[in-house]
Amino acid sequence: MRSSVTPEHISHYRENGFVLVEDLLDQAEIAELSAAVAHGVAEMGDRKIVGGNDWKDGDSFYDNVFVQRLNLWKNEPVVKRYMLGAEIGAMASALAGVDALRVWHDQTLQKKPWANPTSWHLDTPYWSFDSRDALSIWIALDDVTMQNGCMYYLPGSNRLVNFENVGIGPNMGDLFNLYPALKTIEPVAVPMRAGSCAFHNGLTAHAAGPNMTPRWRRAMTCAYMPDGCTFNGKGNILTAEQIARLKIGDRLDDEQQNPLLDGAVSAAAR
Ligand SMILES: O=C(O)CCC(=O)C(=O)O
Ligand SMILES: [Fe+2]
Repeated sequence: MRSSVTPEHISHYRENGFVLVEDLLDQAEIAELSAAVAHGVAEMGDRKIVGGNDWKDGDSFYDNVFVQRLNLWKNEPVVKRYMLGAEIGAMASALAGVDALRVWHDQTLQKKPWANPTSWHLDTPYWSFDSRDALSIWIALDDVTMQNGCMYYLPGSNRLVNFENVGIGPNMGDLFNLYPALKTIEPVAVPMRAGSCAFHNGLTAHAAGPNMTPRWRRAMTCAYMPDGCTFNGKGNILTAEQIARLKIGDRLDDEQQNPLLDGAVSAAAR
């Protein structure tokens, strides 16, 4: 498994708000992580979030964007080892330029055959903290092409937005009504082989195409936040009990919910 990024990756990420990092996983690692993700999804049944509330996949537009299951790391040691491990931790910290990262949530996003596209959106505005440095890794578990729903990014868009968002609805372009300044940015498509990955800042506008093929497009992703982020009042994936225990401004440092990545040391402990 790859465990570092190059100075070129870092400068590309800092300039554009995303970067492709090829060959994160070798063939055996792809198989191991894919099996753990499949096991985790199967175990969850109708639950969308490990530790969260029941959820039934329906037949709405959104249900047909992707199969979405969150926080597999809590049940699957292999998923935890990859997504919360020191290797991705070192890469994500170097890209973001922060000393220590915590997990916000992981999620597998699987476009089934003929799945709908993923409309343009931002990630951080969904989350329970405000940070301009939060980021996600998106790992291809299958070869991802222009045909089966590769990711697209708007370079530098993370510097032109705030924490307002549109949902991932049926209109591909709703985000541009909210942020007209993004209208002139040329998108970059990022197809990649299975085992490669991309990192994107949570404020970088991104989207994915439809899956036009009769095969699945499976990705494993994880969102990371700088250590020290505080609760902004948004519930996102937190349970009612977790929200009831939080006041706006409280640090999100519960090791059961938002652990530090392996090898990271909290500023509070330094
Ligand atoms: O996989 C997709 O279709 C969308 C991924 C995405 O929005 C994300 O990883 O934040
Ligand atoms: Fe996203």
